Amino acid sequence: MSTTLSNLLHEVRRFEPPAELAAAANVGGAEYDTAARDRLGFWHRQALRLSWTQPWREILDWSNPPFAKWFVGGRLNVAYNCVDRHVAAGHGERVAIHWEGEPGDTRTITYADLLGEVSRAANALTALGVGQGDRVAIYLPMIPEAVVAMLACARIGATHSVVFGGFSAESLRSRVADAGAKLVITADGGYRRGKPSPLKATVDAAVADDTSVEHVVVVRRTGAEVDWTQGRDLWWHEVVDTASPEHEPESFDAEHPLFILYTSGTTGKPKGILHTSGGYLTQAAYTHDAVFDLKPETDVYWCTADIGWVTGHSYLVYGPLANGATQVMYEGTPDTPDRGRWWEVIERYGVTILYTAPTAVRTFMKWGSDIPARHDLSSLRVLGSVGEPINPEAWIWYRENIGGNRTPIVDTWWQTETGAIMISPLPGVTATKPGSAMDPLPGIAVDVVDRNGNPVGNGEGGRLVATEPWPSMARTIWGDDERFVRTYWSDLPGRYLTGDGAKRDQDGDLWLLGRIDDVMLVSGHNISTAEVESALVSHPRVAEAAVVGAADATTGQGIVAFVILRGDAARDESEGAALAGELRAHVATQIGAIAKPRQVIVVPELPKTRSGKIMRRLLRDVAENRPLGDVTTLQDSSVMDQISSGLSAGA
Ligand code: 6R9
Repeated sequence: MSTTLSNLLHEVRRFEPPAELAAAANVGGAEYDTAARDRLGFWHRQALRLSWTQPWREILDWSNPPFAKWFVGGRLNVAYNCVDRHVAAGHGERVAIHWEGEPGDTRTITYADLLGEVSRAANALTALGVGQGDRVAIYLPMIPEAVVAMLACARIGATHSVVFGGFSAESLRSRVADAGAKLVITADGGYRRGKPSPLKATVDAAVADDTSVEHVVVVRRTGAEVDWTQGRDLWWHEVVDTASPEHEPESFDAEHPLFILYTSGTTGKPKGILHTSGGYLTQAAYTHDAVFDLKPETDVYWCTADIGWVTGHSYLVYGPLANGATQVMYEGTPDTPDRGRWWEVIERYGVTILYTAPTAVRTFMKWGSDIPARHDLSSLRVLGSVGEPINPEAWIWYRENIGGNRTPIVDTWWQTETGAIMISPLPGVTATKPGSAMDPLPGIAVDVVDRNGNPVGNGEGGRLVATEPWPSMARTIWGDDERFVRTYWSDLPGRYLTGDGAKRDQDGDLWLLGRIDDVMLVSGHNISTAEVESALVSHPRVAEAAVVGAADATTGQGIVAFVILRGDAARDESEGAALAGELRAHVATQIGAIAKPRQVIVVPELPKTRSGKIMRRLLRDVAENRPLGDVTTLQDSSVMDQISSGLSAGA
């Protein structure tokens, strides 16, 4: 193997868990050993957190890998577990959701309220002819009806497919068609960046020639005018609000399909990742309890992800509600009406646990630490990160400026396909290292291997694989078992290929290095994008960086870096050139001369997917002077124009 360079492994800062948190933590360090000694017994005990109407006769059936069956023969109702049982236990008056609309309107929904709403919606869906095994597409903004719609589907055994509200008509059309959805639930619109954004018109375009869709149910949110197809379209408030708030939940098999969620991946048509009921809910609930140390009586939890992503499914809907949590749900963007919106929300609701993405943290870093400093954030006790590697400097910034230099940070690694968190520190146990996701959770087995599947030593980069099945694993790609096997299980038989690069440091702790496809090969050295980006972000003037390998006649690939400067940094051109030189030298001292970017380009923004991940593919096109590839999944389509015009001006 070629040499792998490393600067992340030089990270020496350590943060012990706060003594008070450790003393009262939900999960202690002994759980790792207990789970390792008897993995299935461990998951058996975690499944007992849920309420089942019939016990399972086998914990795991792995007789036909990679098609797992967990808690075989067990029966449960997922919505009952997320709602009814908390009411039955006397917690009906506990707030389930503090909802905050972008324009400032709010709603407080208790578990008893949620039970009434979910029951009404379940009755309404049943009356529309939706039943067990039918698919329902949900295309909604971040409003409570989104949660209610998901739970109502779960309650009647319909399989939901949530499509992110920012996706185009074509994206929605292909997902509705692939799943064969019978019903679409949408809204007249939602609020983003201070103005209503339409959704219904997109649905109209998406289902125009689709025969599988019988009805479109529309939530009134903005009051905008919408086109109406008589007989097909129905108002939510007309069908749901008039339905009975009593609904007897039926129980379903542990392997009953709960939801399909499409991931775009790098190539090909989106994959409809299928998750089922018992194993999924078990791991979502366990990890939410263990990783965030959730105390349902006292914590106020806030996951900022959109329900259109898996993080919204597992850590806004199923995990927290299964655990009876009180949470905040926010409709809009962090800079509306101003850049202090999130901190104001945290202060107002006394949020104790915040779960967000590195892209948000780096944006706040760019905006400046004076903004959060104006708010009282002392209620926070655990901070989470998900979605991308978090650079050590962003991690430190998050801890100091949001966490008051006190809160543990849990950097949680997982995927749509894994269904729930797989690798993360435990806040009461782990002495964390900024930038490292640390260890697989109890009950989870992963390894770092070379292309032939042999484990690599500490300090060497390789492919991250899961070596044992886990309860919330994807069961298949909807309608395409063969693609499921080929994509994830064929290269290294018996092991699940994550597609991510990783390495263990000298202590055996895990560092995620980004997607394997993004690794650069410079003069025979493997260099990870994550490492060079972290070196750049460790420079005081840099808020965010993305690097790509561009074809280079001498070195094979040359490193091209795109950087966003921190709030007050000048964008003057001669200064830009001097800064580029300084940043190249900085990377050389941090990692080594070989990792020095060939070019450093200051940009106002980076191309990101709608879930906030940097799209290096497009930057590679720019760096190699190619026409841009598919830009339809970009969050903001003007970003590439800004980058290209900046390039020609600066060249
Ligand atoms: C949950 C989610 C999955 C991909 C995954 C990896 C990246 C997620 C990460 C992380 C480093 C973390 N990723 N969490 N990389 N550290 N803590 O994001 O699911 O949208 O399917 O993306 O995201 O590359 O393979 P999904």
